[in-house]
Amino acid sequence: MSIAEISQDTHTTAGHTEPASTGAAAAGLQALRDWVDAIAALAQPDQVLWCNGSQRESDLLTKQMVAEGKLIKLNPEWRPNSYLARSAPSDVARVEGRTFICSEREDDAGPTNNWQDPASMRDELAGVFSGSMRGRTMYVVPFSMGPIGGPLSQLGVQVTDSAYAVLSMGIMTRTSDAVLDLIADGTPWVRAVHSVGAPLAPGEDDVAWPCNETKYIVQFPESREVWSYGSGYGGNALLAKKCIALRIASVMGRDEGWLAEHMLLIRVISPEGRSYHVAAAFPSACGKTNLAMLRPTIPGWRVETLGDDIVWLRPGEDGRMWAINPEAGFFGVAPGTGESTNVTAVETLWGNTIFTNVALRDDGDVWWEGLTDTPPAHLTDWEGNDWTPDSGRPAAHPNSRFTVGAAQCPAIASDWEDAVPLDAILFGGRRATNVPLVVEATDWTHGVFMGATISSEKTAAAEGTVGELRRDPFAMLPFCGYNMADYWAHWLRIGQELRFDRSPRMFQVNWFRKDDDGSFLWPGFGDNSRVIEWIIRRLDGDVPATETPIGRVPVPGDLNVDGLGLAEETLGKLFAIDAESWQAEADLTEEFFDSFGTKVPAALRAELASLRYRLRTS
Ligand code: GTP
Ligand code: SPV
Ligand code: MN
Repeated sequence: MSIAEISQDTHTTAGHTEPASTGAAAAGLQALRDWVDAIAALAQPDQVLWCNGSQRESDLLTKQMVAEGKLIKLNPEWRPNSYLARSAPSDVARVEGRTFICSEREDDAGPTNNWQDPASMRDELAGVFSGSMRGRTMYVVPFSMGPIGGPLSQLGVQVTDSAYAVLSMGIMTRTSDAVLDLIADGTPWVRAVHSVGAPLAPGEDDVAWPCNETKYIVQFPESREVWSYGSGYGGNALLAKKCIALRIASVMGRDEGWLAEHMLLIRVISPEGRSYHVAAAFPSACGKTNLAMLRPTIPGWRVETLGDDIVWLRPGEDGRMWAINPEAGFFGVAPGTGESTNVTAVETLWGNTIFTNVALRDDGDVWWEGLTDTPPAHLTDWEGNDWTPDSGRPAAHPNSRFTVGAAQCPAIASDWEDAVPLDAILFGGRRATNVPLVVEATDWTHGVFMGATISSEKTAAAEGTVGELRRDPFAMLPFCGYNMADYWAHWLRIGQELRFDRSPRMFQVNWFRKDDDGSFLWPGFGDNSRVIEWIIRRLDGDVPATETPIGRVPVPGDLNVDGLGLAEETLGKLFAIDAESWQAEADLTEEFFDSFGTKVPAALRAELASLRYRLRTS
């Protein structure tokens, strides 16, 4: 039964009504139905509803959620068709400590992932999911990552007892009945099971954000399956995103010769009218959405948005690397998004947006730190409490987010659903010290070494201590679905499939280097276009570079800093390379590599040895 049918018959009780199937197409659908029935038998929802992602469906769901107190309708005068959700204070970000890669062999998960024997995990999950949807509706959400039927696309079905997850998946993926037709025809699909883990006893009142203190985010890579329990938030609950499009897809990519990456994707158009495609891997809350919507501050340059969080890369027969954004929306960090930093995002959020854990203005609009320079005199904070500027705490949660369709972005490329050939790959992170503004890799292997050794200060996007430095190779530490060292080897292999003169060039960037007083040395945001300009000049062979032990940096004077008023000394600090600190980094890299034992590709060990040699002799 569909949600539309249910709304016409308000007396409908439970029912496992399934989509109609026709003739020969029945086999693929039967497997889906059997799976849905099996999950329903385990989790025991009151009813099962099949979703199709239509506007009508989302209207009905939002209406129902507003009535239940799960969404606040924003003032349509300011923010039409937009809603605010407030999560439980214990359920505000991804839970990496409760995220598991349950591969058959422990070695295939590797030392950076939590592993548990799949059979024992399945037993445990059967226990927690048993009756976990009692008193609730189980929604069946068929979706495609990438355009439906597209050559690089993948299908999935998420069952969930969270209407919030259904609405969000409707924005972030292509949710559609057409997916069922492809499944009927035998197209493979990923199974994803989600429960907030808060069954309702008969007559029991629901809460605004049901969840469970116990959480499981479990990937079974071999069977291409995800089971998520206890959380309704972000990547824990919108299973198409990190669980499928990164963790499961990375394993598919390993097996099939492609890459699933935590990257943004943009088209940069030079003043001469030439287009370049750039992808960048930055860890969570380190600037992907912002760079994806970059408004260059230098004359003549333009940027079109293609994606802000996930990119799938595949070597083409032409020897180039082809890239798609498999998502259909943005689940972006709200704090720090404002007129002066990311006006494109602010414009994207004009309506049709779900906000989660931001503050509510007295006039029924939203606010968060950084949206405007001066906060409103009074707000309701993300927990529903009164707030004034001297409350001494943020009004919006640091990991508060907006969920909005990509098509609504004013900078979106008209062909954003198509694959594009990649010209450059950037690796970055938050590094207060040591890492220069931009460094070019000398070749593919050196670039893979750069990506593999990136470290970054932790942010509020996951549980843990903000600011703590950790290795985050390729920004994939929380998202690689298999052994990280095998993943590096896979990157090296992929490089060999590209034509030498057509493979993307690689760079490391750092917008976050700080001065002794703790202030950022680089203005960042729109001015990051200056770094992009240098990168493109390098691609075109227009400018030489200065060799350093860690890679190539701009020749003094080549980075366009016109009008920035940047002191010569500041520029010096942005590019300072301290050999001693880099030797210390190299020691830490060796320790890091050693934690993977013999799996680390010899080519990366060799890169480390050459780095040390260059540092010694520089
Ligand atoms: P996920 O969605 O978690 O994967 O994060 P993301 O990488 O898309 O992060 P996002 O672009 O949303 O940025 C997170 C925070 O970094 C925001 O508070 C931004 O204001 C800040 N930020 C982004 N770019 C820059 C920059 O160039 N300089 C500085 N100083 N801060 C930046
Ligand atoms: C991230 O943490 O990298 C995100 C947000 O993009 S979430 O989808 O919650 O993982
Ligand atoms: Mn992300």
